[in-house]
Amino acid sequence: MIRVYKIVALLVVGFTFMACPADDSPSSEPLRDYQEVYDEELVEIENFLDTHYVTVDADFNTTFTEIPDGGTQTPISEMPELTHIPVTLNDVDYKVYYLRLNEGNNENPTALDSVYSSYKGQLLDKTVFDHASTPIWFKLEEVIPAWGKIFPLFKTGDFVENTSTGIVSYSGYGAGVMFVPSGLGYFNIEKALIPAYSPLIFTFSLKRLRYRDHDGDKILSKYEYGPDLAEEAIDTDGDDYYDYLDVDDDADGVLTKEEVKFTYVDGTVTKTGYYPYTGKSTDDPLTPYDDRRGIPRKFTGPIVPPSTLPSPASDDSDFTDATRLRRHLDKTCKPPYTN
Ligand SMILES: [Ca+2]
Ligand SMILES: [Ca+2]
Ligand SMILES: [Ca+2]
Ligand SMILES: [Ca+2]
Repeated sequence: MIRVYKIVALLVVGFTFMACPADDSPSSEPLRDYQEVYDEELVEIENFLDTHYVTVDADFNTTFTEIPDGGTQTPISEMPELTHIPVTLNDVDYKVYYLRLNEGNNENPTALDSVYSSYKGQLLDKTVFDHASTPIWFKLEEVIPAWGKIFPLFKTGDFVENTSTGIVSYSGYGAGVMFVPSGLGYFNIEKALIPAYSPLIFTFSLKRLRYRDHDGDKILSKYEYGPDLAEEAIDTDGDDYYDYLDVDDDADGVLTKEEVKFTYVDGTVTKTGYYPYTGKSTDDPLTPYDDRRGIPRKFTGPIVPPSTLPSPASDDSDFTDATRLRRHLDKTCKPPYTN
């Protein structure tokens, strides 16, 4: 079942990347060998990096220019901001070059999350095939594979909204340029201004992100997939539904969202909350619950109401030990819980 899901997701990748004119139905060229195409494109990409320089403005907009004969501009290939990562797909070991113009100050997305990005897409001949100067939301799973590999290497920044004009200004956000072989782009798919087998250049910024919870079980997918978004996701109960798509992760008949729930009294009203995956190191006195409590493991100690926990909490290890078996993943641990 999950394998099918993954295959469908990959097929969708080529068709959903960007809004296209209604009459732009993608067509395709015959499939070529991935390695053979990559070998050719790596030469083209590295040649571009050797023969062009880039100017970057204060908003990280880029202009690529070919170095004229006798020109003394620094080629992109010699810029300290240029680096690359290995990406393996379809049995090809790709080297994906990217420029780290600004890493960003706050949070990294994972390849499962949504990003709010402004971007410009170009071919190696510098034709601009798409440009969004105002940011747009994307689910990284639904765009070309390279985005899901490169965006997690950047972070969001800060933003302030002017309450009278509604204009949002951003600062300290991640920004870069990725040089994408077609095997991590559209490969043999032809789109409006993108011929089949085109390496792509994306200049991008990461303005905001939204961590996703695919199965709605109140645990973010980034915690359910696996430590490093490894190739194979975690399937705790072995039922072929990966944890990030499984609403009862330990198959104990109790929904995960019921297992990570707690109640607290706010004034005279009893309310429901959900433990964060990992608790904070200190309690925020403004919240009516104990922020130090992440999802508990099977509780074996004396019942201590959250409000009476000393600081540090005497049973802290039950909530903050990073390696604890959280109770939604422990088949032997079922409600009723003591909170
Ligand atoms: Ca989830
Ligand atoms: Ca499962
Ligand atoms: Ca789950
Ligand atoms: Ca369960």
